[in-house]
Amino acid sequence: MARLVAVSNRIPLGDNPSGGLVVALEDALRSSGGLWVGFSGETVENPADDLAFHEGAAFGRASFDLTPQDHEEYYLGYSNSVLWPVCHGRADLMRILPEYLEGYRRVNERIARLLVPHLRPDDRIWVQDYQLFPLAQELRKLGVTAPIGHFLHIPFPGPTDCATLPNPDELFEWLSHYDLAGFQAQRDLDNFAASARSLSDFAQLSDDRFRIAGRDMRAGVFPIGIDARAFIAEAERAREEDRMRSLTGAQIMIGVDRLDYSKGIPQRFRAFQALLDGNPSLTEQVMLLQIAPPTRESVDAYQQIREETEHLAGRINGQFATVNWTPIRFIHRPIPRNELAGLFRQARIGLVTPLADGMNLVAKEYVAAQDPSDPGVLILSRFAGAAEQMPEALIINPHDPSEMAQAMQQAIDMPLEERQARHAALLRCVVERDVGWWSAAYLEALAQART
Ligand code: ADQ
Repeated sequence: MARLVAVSNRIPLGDNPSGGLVVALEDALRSSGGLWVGFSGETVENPADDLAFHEGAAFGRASFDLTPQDHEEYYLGYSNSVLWPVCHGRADLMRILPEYLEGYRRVNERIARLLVPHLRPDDRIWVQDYQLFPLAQELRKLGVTAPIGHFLHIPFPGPTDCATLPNPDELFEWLSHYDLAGFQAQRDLDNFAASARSLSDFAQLSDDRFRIAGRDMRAGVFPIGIDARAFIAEAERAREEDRMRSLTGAQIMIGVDRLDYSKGIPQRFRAFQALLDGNPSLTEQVMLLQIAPPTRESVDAYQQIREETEHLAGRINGQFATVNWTPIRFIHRPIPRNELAGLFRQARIGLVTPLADGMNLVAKEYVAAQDPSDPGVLILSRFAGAAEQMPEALIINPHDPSEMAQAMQQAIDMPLEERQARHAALLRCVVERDVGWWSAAYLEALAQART
């Protein structure tokens, strides 16, 4: 079988990596014995002119360092201050500086140069996410003819958002050099087709075949999953339940997110406030446990969201707390996965309320962690890619606090039978469309894209 070479912005080099993309790629690489290439996380003034190889995994791992300037312009700049906000419908938070785009192109070109000497003619190359859109074009310039696929983990912007980019046409030029563009949800594929339509040289040849700038490519929908069996086992092992119950005595609603403005954390807090406001009998009966470690803290918008959520949690706690009860517990640290699984299992309600999200793996983890005989209820934003696959959740509009508060109340009151029926349907999807299914389906489509 052809070797799989996966390229992502970051490569985890520690012992106990976690996170959706990481688990997903490890699974795919372990079964095909491939190579994973990514940024080491180290910034140095003079990075080496070759990849650094690392022992100790069931597959090859190779990393590169970035200069502080590259990190600023390519990663914090164009990737996370231009593409991330635009793809999440927040063009108002975009910060466009010419050097960001230059840095983004430069780093992608450098990664291609570092990669090429280590490629074999029969490799399949799988490029991950928005930080690396231009990589296929750069590899093709250097003569690489192997199949190259891209998978976008975040939403693809529709025409209005695309038009806010400093270089909308270039985005499609970059994508046109891939054999296959993979998206999380049908919505993203539809956005891709709708946004590309304004290009002068574009044709949709069939549902999944496109011609852009004279090049034929395919695009498809491959919703990412979790390692469901492992997560279920983790949740069954966890005995957090008793400890937390004795700690609180209240029913737990849980939210677990990176502290990001796309995740709808303030909206969730306001809905919880509306719930408590409208129902004084819930005093001391429910609590919202929000686990949200900060990320990308040197980007202004991330400092703002941190201040906004802390301020709001403080205000709500000040308004409703009693001597024995703090309604919102806000934890800013990452939590080990086994502990997380235990917390999900005993939380009566899972709150996944992003304003925009490629998929959202927390929704799937929450479902996997439940006890099927007495499961909790998932409240899920219609703007998470996961909503297309998980209609048995309570689907809400996160912009409407009273609708979300109603869903919270409905979840609190939901009879056991209804909880079991909804959970059984959700669990089936999470187990059948797990991470192994995702990578197998994608790689199969990549193999066929050339034929
Ligand atoms: P993210 O935006 O990072 O991923 P998500 O899909 O929710 O969002 O994945 C986060 C992962 O990190 C989950 O596995 C979660 O359990 C874990 N995590 C989050 N907070 C944690 C904490 N405090 N402690 C421990 N673990 C924590 C991007 C896209 C998503 C898409 C994924 C995968 O934005 O839409 O689902 O990639 O494609």
